[in-house]
Amino acid sequence: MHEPIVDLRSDTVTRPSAKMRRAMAEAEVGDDVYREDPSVNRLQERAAEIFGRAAALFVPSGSMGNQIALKLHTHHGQEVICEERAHIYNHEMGALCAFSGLVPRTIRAEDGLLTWDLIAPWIRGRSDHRARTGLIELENSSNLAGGTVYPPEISRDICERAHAAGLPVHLDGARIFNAAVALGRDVRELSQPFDSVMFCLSKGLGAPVGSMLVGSKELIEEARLIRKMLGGGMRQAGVLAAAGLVALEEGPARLATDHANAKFLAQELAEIPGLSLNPDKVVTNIFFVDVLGTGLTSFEISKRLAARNVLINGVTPSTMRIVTHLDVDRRGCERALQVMREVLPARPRAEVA
Ligand code: TLP
Repeated sequence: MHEPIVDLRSDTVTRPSAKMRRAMAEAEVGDDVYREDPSVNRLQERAAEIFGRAAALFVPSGSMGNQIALKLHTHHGQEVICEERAHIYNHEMGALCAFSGLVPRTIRAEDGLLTWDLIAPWIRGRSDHRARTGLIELENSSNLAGGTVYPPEISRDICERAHAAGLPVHLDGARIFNAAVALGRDVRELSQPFDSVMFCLSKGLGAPVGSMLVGSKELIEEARLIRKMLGGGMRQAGVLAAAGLVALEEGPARLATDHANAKFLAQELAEIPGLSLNPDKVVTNIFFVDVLGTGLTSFEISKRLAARNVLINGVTPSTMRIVTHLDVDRRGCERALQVMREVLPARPRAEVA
């Protein structure tokens, strides 16, 4: 008999709960392009309220939310400053160039966390020779840096100094609720200094689809137009917003469990010969494991695990990303560990040498 799948590829794989499905089935709907979908309107009002902003917009994906924000804050030919591992740069299909005509100015920062000192030398004002900086973008938590979290005083400092220099700052807060739980702070407080914030309902919070863009009334009015331009006018989207509302109200409270599971997995994996990681750095639900010492590529390990119904993605040939979420409990973590021990060579390369 096959064991159930333990899927640690991403928190995007979560499936809607029974309560969400009920809410979806019973959702009041209307045409949201006419602003007549009561469920979408409720979700937008609630998101704005939680983030302490004037308005919010329901968008089909985090990528679309980010790209709308980049478009709104910039002009073609400008630079956007972001960390080298930023999602907007690495995983949004080059949309920042294709759609907004932006040049990414990437900066490498320890743990993916920028500081004003790292950013300041790259800010370009009006010049006869160089593209001007149009926007600074931060990601919290930082996905590709392993779920790391900005100390609130650092992100606030960046925003304040950027504003003093006349620059807007966008927050890719796909997992801002994870950051808030890790820090024991409020999402409102963490996101308050930013000009716009995107967060995802469809990751750790558990909704099947959807993200939100929050900001001022003027910004969100403009965002509606860009969303429509991108084909993101969703009509009777209340069936999705209803699930989003359940995610928003009930999702954050259980993220601490995902963080504890990630920590547990990291501590146990660090004990397996051939695997290398620092469990002390695991503060949210994402971390990376270096598999070089096993003598196998991450892709080979991925294949071996998948044959045993454990799904973990290789990201580079020597690293794998592990993401915990509501569809993987502690027993699932224990089974993933057991299978990992079984598929790796008994004497890894480092020891054989
Ligand atoms: N991230 C996905 C992949 O695209 C890598 C994942 O599995 O983690 N910002 C951040 C920080 C993200 O991690 C993601 C998704 C997005 C934006 C985009 O969200 P979607 O997938 O809804 O477009």
